[in-house]
Amino acid sequence: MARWRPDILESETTPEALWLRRRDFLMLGAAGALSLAWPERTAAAAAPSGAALPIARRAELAGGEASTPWDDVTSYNNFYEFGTDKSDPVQRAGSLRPRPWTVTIDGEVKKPLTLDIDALIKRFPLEERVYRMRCVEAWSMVIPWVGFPLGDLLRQVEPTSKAKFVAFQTLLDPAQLPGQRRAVLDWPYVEGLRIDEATHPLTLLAVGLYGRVLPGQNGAPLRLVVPWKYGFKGVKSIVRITLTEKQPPTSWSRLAPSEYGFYGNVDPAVDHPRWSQARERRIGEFLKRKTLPFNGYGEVASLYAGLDPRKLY
Ligand SMILES: Nc1nc2c(c(=O)[nH]1)N[C@H]1C(S)=C(S)[C@@H](COP(=O)(O)O)O[C@H]1N2
Ligand SMILES: [Mo]
Repeated sequence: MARWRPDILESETTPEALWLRRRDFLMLGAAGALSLAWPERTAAAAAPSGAALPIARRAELAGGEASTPWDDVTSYNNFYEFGTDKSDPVQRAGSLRPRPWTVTIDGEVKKPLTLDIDALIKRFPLEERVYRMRCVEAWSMVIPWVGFPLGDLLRQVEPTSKAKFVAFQTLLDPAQLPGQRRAVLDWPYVEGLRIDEATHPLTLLAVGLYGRVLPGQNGAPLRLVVPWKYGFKGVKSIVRITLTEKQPPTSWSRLAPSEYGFYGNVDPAVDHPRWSQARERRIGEFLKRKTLPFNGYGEVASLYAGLDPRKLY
């Protein structure tokens, strides 16, 4: 047992679910763990659930890596509108009513739009995109999203020449999102992208994962997915998308501007003021792995030519 102690002490930086599994391992002993714990865990793994979505195209953009199991993707979440623990969203997301749901696209556009979520979804062929996702807290997952490029929607509303940024807003409704009764962040959660980032073909509006509609805890019925940025850019349960001339405020940079910037680009060379960003723990894995520049999506680098990488946190 003694030689495992350094691992036990690491529990502070280890996702709780993984740590519990590791503790199972320790309590059973190595032989017991091999013969009992793994088969048990496999048998208990839940199949994806929820309404199936029609998928027109599929793209595997995670370097052939296996997707993180449905169970982990849907039970280890950040969604502060349901509480600040990773296990809060799955337990509390039942209060969110993702249907009926209305989305507005307005601001610097020639054709503003207010549309029911299902009418919006029907406008676009849905794609499955398997992406690596990296949280600023140094854990990561591989997630098979279902959605459509945000750029396809923005083209339909015809941005004016003044449209330089895109602002996103989560639903504001403490009855559905009870965490909004506490002033953890300024509600509603807001996020933003430059227009060239927003129209980059990798940038998705997601409506599902694993072929099913998004569970509440993952941001039903509509959330942003930007795979080269830290997870906080992926604003959930969106009700409004506004094109603007000026850079919009973002929730995390408003709270702690020196820790969370507007860009949030994944960069292993630029540490967070309180921890290293050089490595990450892939949920379900034992050892940490190296974090890749732009989370491995280096094709976006040209968007930032000439900008100081230290300003891109
Ligand atoms: N509205 C809202 N969106 C949010 C958050 C949040 O607290 N509220 N958390 C962000 C963070 S920090 C991460 S890592 C991702 C997590 O998405 P997932 O739970 O689907 O993996 O959601 C992002 N979007
Ligand atoms: Mo995050």
